[in-house]
Amino acid sequence: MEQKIAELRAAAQAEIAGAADLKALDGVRVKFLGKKGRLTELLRGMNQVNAEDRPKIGKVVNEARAEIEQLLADKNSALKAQALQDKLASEKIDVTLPGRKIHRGHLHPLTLTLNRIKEIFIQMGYSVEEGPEVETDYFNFEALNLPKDHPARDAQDSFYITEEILLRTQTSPVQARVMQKNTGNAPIRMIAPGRVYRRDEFDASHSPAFNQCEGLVIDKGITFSDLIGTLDFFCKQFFGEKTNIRLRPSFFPFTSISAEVDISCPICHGASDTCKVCHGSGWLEILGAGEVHPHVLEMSGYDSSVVSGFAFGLGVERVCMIKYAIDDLRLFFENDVRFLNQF
Ligand code: 2U9
Repeated sequence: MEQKIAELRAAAQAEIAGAADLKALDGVRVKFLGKKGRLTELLRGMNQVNAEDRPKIGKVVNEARAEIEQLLADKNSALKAQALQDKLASEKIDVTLPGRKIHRGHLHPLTLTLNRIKEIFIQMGYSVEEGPEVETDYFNFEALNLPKDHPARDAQDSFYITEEILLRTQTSPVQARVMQKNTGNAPIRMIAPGRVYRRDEFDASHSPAFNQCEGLVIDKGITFSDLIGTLDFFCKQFFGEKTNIRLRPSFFPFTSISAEVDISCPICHGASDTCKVCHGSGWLEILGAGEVHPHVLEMSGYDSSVVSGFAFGLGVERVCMIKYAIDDLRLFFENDVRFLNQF
């Protein structure tokens, strides 16, 4: 009997030592100490032991049980500690590594351009006004003195929704709406930035949708020199102090003395025959402008014998392209980050 117990102790010691994980260890526990385990089996054989030997054998069995239980408990702690070490090692992070930079986006070049235009006029006391992109024929053409046979009214050139409703072809209807809302020849100093629509090709210099910024000033005693001074100031602020302007006579139905306005080339300042922006001419057309036509004043409730005004319009894409020497309009709409990241 004592021999058997010694063998069992040795076997248990070996198996406990060899258990690779907690599950295997529990298997060893059941095998030796379980209800049908080997130690329990041995105890059942006690009744075959002589009565005088029983206390001695019983003591040996109890010692064996105590030893196996202790070994199991120790091994259990060791395996748990090892599992924790493994988990910590696998989840280890290097807190000294540099952080991953979060890439921040930024404003689109056209938004930056429009913001700058607004800033310049706001500092001159202008308000920024908005209006609908879907307009009536009345506000888009009629109130602006565009006759029924004007080419811009042709369905070939504008996007009509019905005979009377279309996508605005310029932001001028915003000015007409402000004028009609006002009473008593109230002075106006406003810009109207926004998207306009024309049936056009989509290529390097044309788009069926683009952005405009128009301006309107009405008050007593407004003259053509106020217009020139305003546009000269704007161009110097926007393109740089060295910029000069030049006016050429022109015609618009909504202005009575009209001009096209050029700026001296802000890229080569007229010094390069091969300039990619002005192509050697030294001048770039950027604005249309003029004195508001008396008929336009009267139609929207202003008395042309009391007040006068000036108006102007520019293309936002166009001034942006000139300022940054961009040679293709489509770049604004393709949203290629290699282009956009340069602003
Ligand atoms: C009212 C009265 C007059 C706005 C004006 C222009 C001249 C002009 C073009 C520039 C390039 C449009 O974007 S573009 O194609 N604009 O030449 N616009 S005067 O005149 C107005 C507007 C509203 C009530």
